[in-house]
Amino acid sequence: MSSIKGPAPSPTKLDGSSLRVAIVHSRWNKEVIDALVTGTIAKLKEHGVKEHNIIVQSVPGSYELPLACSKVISGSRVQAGATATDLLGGLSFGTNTPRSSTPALGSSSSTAVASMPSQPVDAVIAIGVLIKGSTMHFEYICESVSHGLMRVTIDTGVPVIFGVLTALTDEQALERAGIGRGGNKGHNHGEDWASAAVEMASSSRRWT
Ligand code: DLZ
Repeated sequence: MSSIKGPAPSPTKLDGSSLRVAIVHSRWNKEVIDALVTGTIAKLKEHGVKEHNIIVQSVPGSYELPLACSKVISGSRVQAGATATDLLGGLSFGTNTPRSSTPALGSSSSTAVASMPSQPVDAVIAIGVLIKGSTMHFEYICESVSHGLMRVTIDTGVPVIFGVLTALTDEQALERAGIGRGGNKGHNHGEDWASAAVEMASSSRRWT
């Protein structure tokens, strides 16, 4: 039986050709993160977002996502041409390196993914993968991150898309990244997050 779940299409045609979108992703659970980031970027491009207007940053884990999103937004508003380290107040993301020349996603190097926006970003997509373990860690991080990201989006007025998987099992996470192994590959939720970012960024421009 087919499922009734999932987003209905946007009522308006999504056009990202004039938008600048930042992706901030964690590096925990790399295989799933890589698939989600790849799916997100592919869909952003499908919606017309230009490659040079897609900024990618990484943080160690999901708990770090709210601060990094906040810094990316405030940094992009005040500054053109500063180094990422300047803008992030000591959080080491590397410098203004073009994304195409950076090492593979998910590298633990502090210069792994580096481009900082030099113009305001229209939306940020926060991507993390939390998988439940045997302690309460999962619950605390899920709650802090979801509240933290909501706070950033409300405080800044910039759409912050909640691209954080909160999975009870490895398989749930893999299926939501479109790389499931048990005969069901699932669906890459990064594609939905990209569409949500383009829709919210376009809508926000109309609403203000
Ligand atoms: C510590 C931790 C654990 C146990 N699990 C995850 C996880 O499943 N996904 C994730 O993104 N991060 C995890 N972390 C790391 C925390 O998010 C954070 O990076 C550290 O607690 C340091 O603040």
